Amino acid sequence: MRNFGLALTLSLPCGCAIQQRPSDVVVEYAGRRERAVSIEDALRRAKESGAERVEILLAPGVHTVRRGLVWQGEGPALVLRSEHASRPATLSGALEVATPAWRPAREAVRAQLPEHARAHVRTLALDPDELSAWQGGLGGPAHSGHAVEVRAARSRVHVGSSELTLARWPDEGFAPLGVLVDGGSTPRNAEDDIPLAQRKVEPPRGARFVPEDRERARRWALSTGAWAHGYWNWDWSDELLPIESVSADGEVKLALPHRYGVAARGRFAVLNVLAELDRPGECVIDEEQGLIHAWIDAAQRSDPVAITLLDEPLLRIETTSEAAVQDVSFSSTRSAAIEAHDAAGLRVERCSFALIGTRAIDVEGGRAEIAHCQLDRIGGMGVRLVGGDRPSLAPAGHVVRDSRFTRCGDLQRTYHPAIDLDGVGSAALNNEISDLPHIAIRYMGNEHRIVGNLVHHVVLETGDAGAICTGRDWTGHGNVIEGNFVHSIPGSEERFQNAVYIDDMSSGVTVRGNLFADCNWGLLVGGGRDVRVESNAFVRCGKAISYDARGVGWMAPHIADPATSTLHRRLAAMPIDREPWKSRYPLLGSYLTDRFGRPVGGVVRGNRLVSTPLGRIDDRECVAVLDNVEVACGNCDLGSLVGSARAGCVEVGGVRVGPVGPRPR
Ligand SMILES: [Ca+2]
Repeated sequence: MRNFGLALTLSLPCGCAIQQRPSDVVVEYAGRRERAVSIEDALRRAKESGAERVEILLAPGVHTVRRGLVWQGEGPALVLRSEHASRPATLSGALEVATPAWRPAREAVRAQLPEHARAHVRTLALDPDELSAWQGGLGGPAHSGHAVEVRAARSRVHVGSSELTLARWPDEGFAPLGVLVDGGSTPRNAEDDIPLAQRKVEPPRGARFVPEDRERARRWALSTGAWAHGYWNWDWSDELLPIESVSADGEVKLALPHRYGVAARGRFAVLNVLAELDRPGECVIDEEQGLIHAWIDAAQRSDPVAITLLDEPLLRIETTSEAAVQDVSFSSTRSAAIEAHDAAGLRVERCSFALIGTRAIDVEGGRAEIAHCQLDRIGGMGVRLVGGDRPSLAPAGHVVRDSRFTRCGDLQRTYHPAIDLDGVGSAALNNEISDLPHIAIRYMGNEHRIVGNLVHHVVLETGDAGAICTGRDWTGHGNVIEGNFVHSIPGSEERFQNAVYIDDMSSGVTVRGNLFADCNWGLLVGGGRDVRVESNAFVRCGKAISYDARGVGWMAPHIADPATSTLHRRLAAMPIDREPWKSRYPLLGSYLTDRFGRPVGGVVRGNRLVSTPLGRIDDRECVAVLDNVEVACGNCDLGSLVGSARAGCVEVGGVRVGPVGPRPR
């Protein structure tokens, strides 16, 4: 018999308890109250009720989701919520093993382990009968990273309240590549936006390199299922790649090419290698055999184990009717938490998301409002909101607000931001975002509002990147970045980390009334047109702004040929000479004829500089630089600024900056 008393006292980092109890689900509609045997049963009853509105109430505790829940097609307005807001129900995609049968590792495994680890490593075999009830299963590392989306990430394993990490070297951070023998092929060079003279199509070929510690690398040779995660070339592009082989003299060969080709400046770590399972809490997942090898203490061997298995979204919503999810905790799954397609009226309120494999909330089309949610340990993006119609500029009206994001992109490290806006007319309002390897908020499209957010300690692992960013689109007009407070963005002149990055000639954005403190650089504007930087305050930044003219510099070859240039293609794809574009964005009509390539229409005006140099503005004929003044500030230490910003009242040098009004608790 399971010891529920013990289990209930153990908490995962997400705050949910390890327990297994019968799901308790109630369906309410039209004055009726029915008990369902499962959430699937409740959704079926809701569909068949004929009612206009149905509520599904979830009892406190863990509701294990072995196959993704789906709410689809015409039906009543649905509310899915915890019965008691103060004791939320958890939807979990993890198998919970109350009494795990850890066994000593078999000899073939022990032989590959470091000698000092052999006495500590145990093996857990998953029961095939149990696994057959699941959509998904035990997942080892998967090819993923920047520009490589996956439907499901690897399994995460908890023993009691401790999460195991994949056996890794180095234990923290990354190691230099060593000697690069062959960078492999470069798939990016074959793509059709590469100028013809530089385009190169070649068969896929993984890179080869010899790490500095050749002796160490030789020990990886025996391991099967070894992977390597790295920033293989650029500081902003990570990729998790399988290792094909390690030769007797320590040369590592990757099984797949890196998108940008591997360069000698790359950095990497090996993962899931028995020879590197050398400290407590590390594990190796053997996906093929359904085994987990882990260094666990004797005292942990009787702890319950939780393993994420589900490889499809916990909840998929495709309906034109209203749907609301309230006070529910989504936890522990290999895929997304909520995926919504064309959901006409979706509200996600006061929910929490933790230990999600890919995206926490993924919305395409329809209209969604995400409010007062908590997101932590998200493998991919936190919230992705896509919608609206660009040719007609019809807005999506999606909003994410008053929510707290930490540790998003924890498995896919680059271009998996906390918030991603695409299309027309969505908003990110009053959120707090921190502890991310790369971007906090990214937007593409038009008429988005990024307002009142508090963003700090992001861009921690990458360079050539910004906390709030967009890139490579002349047509991105009508966007506003206003009243945000971005602080504590570390970096260097060589790696140019920024609070706001308007990359590769993106144009038509207004950056107004923001507060930037202790950032490497405030803004990097990469040669775009009609970029307005007005009435912001910069406190102790390396520089306020770097506004370059790359369109007549290194990027000139990339905009020379309309047939291959991404910027030209995106411009040609929009009806800029028809309404509503013609009236709304009249300046776009002159982009190809008036001072082509130069940052025409830039404005840097009325900014306040506290212990911050203004920086670099390359083309002062095209960029108006006016009334930017150095000011003294008596209470601009970080603690005071954070306190004032949380109360919604920061003024620097007579200019009101940062979030307005008190922040939500
Ligand atoms: Ca290790």
